[in-house]
Amino acid sequence: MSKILILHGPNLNLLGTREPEVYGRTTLADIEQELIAAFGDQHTLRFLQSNHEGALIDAIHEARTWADGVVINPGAFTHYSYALRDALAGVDLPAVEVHLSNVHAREEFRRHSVIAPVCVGQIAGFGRRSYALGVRALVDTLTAA
Ligand code: CA2
Repeated sequence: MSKILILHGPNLNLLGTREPEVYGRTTLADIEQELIAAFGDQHTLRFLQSNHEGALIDAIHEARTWADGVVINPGAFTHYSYALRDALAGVDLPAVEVHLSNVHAREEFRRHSVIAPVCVGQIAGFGRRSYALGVRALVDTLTAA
C-alpha cells in the first residue's frame, strides 16, 4: 500500500474541452477515475489540479507529512519553474514526471524540462495512459527501494 500525490499543473483543467488533436478528448475527471479504478484498492491516491505555482508547491510540501511519492504533470511549468523543481528536490520524495503529449516531438521549448532532473524519470507521449504508467513506475520504485 503506497500513498501517492497526483498533481496536475496549469490549464490541465481544460483537458477534453479544447485541442483534442493534441491532448485527446478525455477529461481530467476521466483520468482520475481510471486511476482510482486501476489502483484505488491497493494504494491511496490524492489528486490536485491547480493553475497556481504556489498551490502546487504547498501541496508538495504538505506531501512530506503523508505521501510516499508524487506523480506530477507540471504542464508548462515543466519548462521553466525552478520553484517547483526546488520544492520537489526539497521534500525528498520520489517523483515521476508525466506528460500526455510527446513533449520531445513538439516545439523546441517543450523539449527541455527543469523538473526531470529531480524526478526518478519521465513518461511522455502515451496520452491518458501516461498517468497510469507513471503510477506503475512510482510504485515499482517504492517497492524496489
Ligand atoms: O503533454 C502534456 O501533458 C503537457 O504537460 C501539457 C501542457 C504543456 O504546456 C506541456 O508542454 C506538455 C499544457 C496543458 C494544457 O492543456 C490543455 C488541454 C486542453 C486545452 C488546452 C490546454
